[in-house]
Amino acid sequence: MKKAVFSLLVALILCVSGTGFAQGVVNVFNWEDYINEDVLDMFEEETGIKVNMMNFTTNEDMLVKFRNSPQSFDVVFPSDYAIERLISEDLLAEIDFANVPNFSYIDENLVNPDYDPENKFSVPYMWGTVGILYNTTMVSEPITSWSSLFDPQYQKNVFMLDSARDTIGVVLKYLGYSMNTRNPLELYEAKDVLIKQKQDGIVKAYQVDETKDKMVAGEAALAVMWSGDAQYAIELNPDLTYVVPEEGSNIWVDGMVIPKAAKNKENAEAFINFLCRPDIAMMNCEEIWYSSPNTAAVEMMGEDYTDNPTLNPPADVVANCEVFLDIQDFIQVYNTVWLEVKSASAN
Ligand code: N2P
Repeated sequence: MKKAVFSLLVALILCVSGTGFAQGVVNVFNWEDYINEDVLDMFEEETGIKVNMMNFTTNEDMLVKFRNSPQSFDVVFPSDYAIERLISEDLLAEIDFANVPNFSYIDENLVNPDYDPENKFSVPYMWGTVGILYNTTMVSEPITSWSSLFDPQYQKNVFMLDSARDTIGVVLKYLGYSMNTRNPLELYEAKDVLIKQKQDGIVKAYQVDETKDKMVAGEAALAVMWSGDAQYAIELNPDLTYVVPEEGSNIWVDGMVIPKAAKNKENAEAFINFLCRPDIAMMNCEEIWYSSPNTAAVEMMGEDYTDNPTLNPPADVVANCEVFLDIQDFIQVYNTVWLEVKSASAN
C-alpha cells in the first residue's frame, strides 16, 4: 500500500514538473493563430514530446529573433523569401527526409521551389494570397481594385496590415510596379501614397492579428489581409467577402524549417512529419483556413475546399500574383520607407 502511494506521488510530481514521461521538447516558433491547439495536444500525447510554442507576427520580426537566438528554436515557419534569406545566411539545417515520410503528401507543384531549389531545408505548411476583406454592407460597390484603399469615402474605415513588405507590396502593385522592385523612386512613390492615405484620415489602424476579429465585429469596411485570416472572419460573419484585386497581389508559401543551431533536431523532424499527416493537415486547415499543400487533406475536404475561391483561387488570379523574392540588403530601404509611413503624422 505504502509503495503504491509512493509511486502515485512520484508520478504526480513528474506530471506537475512537466517532465512526465516525455521524450524531451520541441521549441516551435510560429505565426500567431496559425495552428490548431488540439493538434499540439495530440502530438504530445502520441509522441511524449512537449511542444513549447513561441509566436511572431511578420517575417521581419521572425528574422530578427531567429538571428539573435537560433538555438532557441527547433522548428520555424518562415515564408518563401525568408527561407531563401535564411539559406543564404547558412542558418538552416538540412532536413533528414527519412524522418519525414509524410512529405509524400505534399503537392508536387510545391516541391523543389525556387526559394529552396533542391528541397533540402523546408517543408511547405500552408500557402495563400494577400487581398482585401470587406464588409458588403459598408461599401457602395463590389471591391475589385486596390484603389478602394485610398478612396476618401472610406475615411476611418480601412485597416492596413502592419507589415512592410506586404503593405508596400500592395501599393507597388496598385502603381503598376513589381512587389520586388529595387528602384528607390518606385518605393518613394509608394511611400507618398501611403502617407497621403494616412493624412486623408482613411487608415483606422495598422495592425496584424487583431484585424480579423475586428472585421467580424464590423469595425471597418475594408482590411488588407492574408487569405486564411480573411476566410476565418468570413466563417464568422457572412457579410464579409475577400477579393484579390485585379492589379495583382502576392502569393506565398510558408514552410517549416530547422535552424542549424536547433537542440532537438529529431523532435523537430517528428513534429514536421506529424503536421504533414493528412488528418492533421486537415485539422489545421479547417481551423486556420489557409490553403493546404497536402494533397490527401485537400481530397478529404472535397468541395468545401475546392469550391472556395479564397482557399482555392482560380488559375487567372494565381497567374496575376507575384511571389516575394529575397531582395537582400535592399530590404533596408523598404524598412525605412515603412518607418516613415508609420511615424508620419495623420494630421
Ligand atoms: C496567421 C499568419 C499568416 C501567415 N495569423 C501569413 N504568411
